[in-house]
Amino acid sequence: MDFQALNASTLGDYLRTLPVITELLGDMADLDIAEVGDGNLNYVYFVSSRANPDKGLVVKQALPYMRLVGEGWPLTRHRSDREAHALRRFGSLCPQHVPALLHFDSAQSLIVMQRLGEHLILRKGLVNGVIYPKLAEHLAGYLARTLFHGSDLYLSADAKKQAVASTTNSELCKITEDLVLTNPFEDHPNNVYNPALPRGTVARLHHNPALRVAAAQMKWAFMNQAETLLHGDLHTGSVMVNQRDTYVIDPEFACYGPMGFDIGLLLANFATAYLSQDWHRAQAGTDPAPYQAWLSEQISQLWRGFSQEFLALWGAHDARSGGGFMGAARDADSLAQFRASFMQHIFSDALGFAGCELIRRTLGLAKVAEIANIPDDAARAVFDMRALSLGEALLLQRHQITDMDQVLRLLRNTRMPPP
Ligand code: SR1
Ligand code: MG
Repeated sequence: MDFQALNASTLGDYLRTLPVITELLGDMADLDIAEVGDGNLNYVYFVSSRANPDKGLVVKQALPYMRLVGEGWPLTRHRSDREAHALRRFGSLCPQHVPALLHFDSAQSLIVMQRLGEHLILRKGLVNGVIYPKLAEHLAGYLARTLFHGSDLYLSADAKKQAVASTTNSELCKITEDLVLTNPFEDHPNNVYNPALPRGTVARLHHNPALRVAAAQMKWAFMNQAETLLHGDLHTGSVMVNQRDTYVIDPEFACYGPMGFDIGLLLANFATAYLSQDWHRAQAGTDPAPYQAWLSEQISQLWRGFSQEFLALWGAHDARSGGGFMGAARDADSLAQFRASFMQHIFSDALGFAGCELIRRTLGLAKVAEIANIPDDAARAVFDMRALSLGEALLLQRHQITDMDQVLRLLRNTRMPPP
C-alpha cells in the first residue's frame, strides 16, 4: 500500500487489516480513536475497542513534515524507522522502562505500541508537584543500561562501528544541531522568545564569545563523539510515570553521540521544573521549598545512581570478558584513573548539554510548558532569565564543576542575570 496520511476516521480501517491488532483489541467493530499527540513532530492516537475499553494501544504516525510548523517544514518519514529500531533496542535492554513495540509498518511510517493508560507525562506531574518515589532510581538505571550497552565498553569494535553506521539519523540530528546547538546562540529567524525579555540580555548572550565558543564545542561533541546510541531527546516530556513505573518514550531522535547528551537534557528539564516551582506553587498557594528539595534530590540521585550502575556494568563486563576495553594486562591504578576520567568527561559533557538545553528552551523555537505556560510576559521573563543564567553558568563552568552538589548550589542561587 502506498503511504497514506491517516487520521482518526481512516485509522480504524487500516488497523482492521492487521491480525495482530485484532488479537490485541478483540472486537474491532466499534473502535474509539482519538488523536492525542502534543509533540512537535508526529501524530499520536489512542485506540481502544468500545466492546473491551480496558484494552488499548497507541498508534504513532510520522507525516512528511514537522507537525509544529506544518508543511512549510518538510521532513522525510525516516524518523519512524529510527524510532522503531530504538524502541526495539532500548526495549531489549530495559523492558521495564520502554513501551512494547507491537507492530511497525515502515511503508506507512506507523508504529503501534503498548498504551501506558495509567501513566502521565512526567513534565505534567512535575508542574503539579507530584512525588514519584522510584523516579531517579529508574531513570538512572535506564541511562546506565542504554548508554553502556551501545558503547565500545560493551560492544566489539566491529559491532559498534556497524551500529554507528546503521543508526544514522541525519535529518533529526540536524534539527538538534540547528535548534539546540546553533540558532539559540545567534540572532536567527528560527528563534522565538518572550517579548518581555530585556533585549540587552539576549544581545549579551549572543555576543558573548566565551559562550559562543562553548556552544560550538558542544555542537562539535554532539556531531563527532559517537560514544553510544542515545535516546536523543530525553526531556521530561519523553518520560511517562506513575507511582510504580517509569517509561521512556519517543526515541525518534536516537543516534550515536556523547553519553552526556541524554543525561544533560534530563538534568536541564529537572532544572526548569525546579525553577518554575516558585510560580506553580504560588499559584497553588503552597510553599515551593519542599518540592524543590525533592527535585534537587532527584538530580543528585540521578547522577549517583547512573555512575554506580554504569561502573558496575563496566566492571562486570570486564570480569566476564577477561579484559575489556583496556585489555587483559591493565593494572588497577590505570584502570581506576581511566574510569574516573571517563566519568568526569561524561559529567562535564552533561553540564554543557544541560546549559545548551536551558538556553534553547528559552531563546529557541521549542519551549518547555512549565515556563512557556506562565501567561503573563513579565512574570514569565523572570523564569526565562533564571533559565538563561543557569544555562550560561553550566556551559561556561562545565570543566570546573566536579560534582552535583556544586550544580545544586548554582541552581539554588540562580538569580536574574544583569540586563
Ligand atoms: C521544532 S520542534 C523540535 C524539537 O522538538 C523535539 O521534541 C526536539 O526537542 C526538537 O528539538
Ligand atoms: Mg518527542
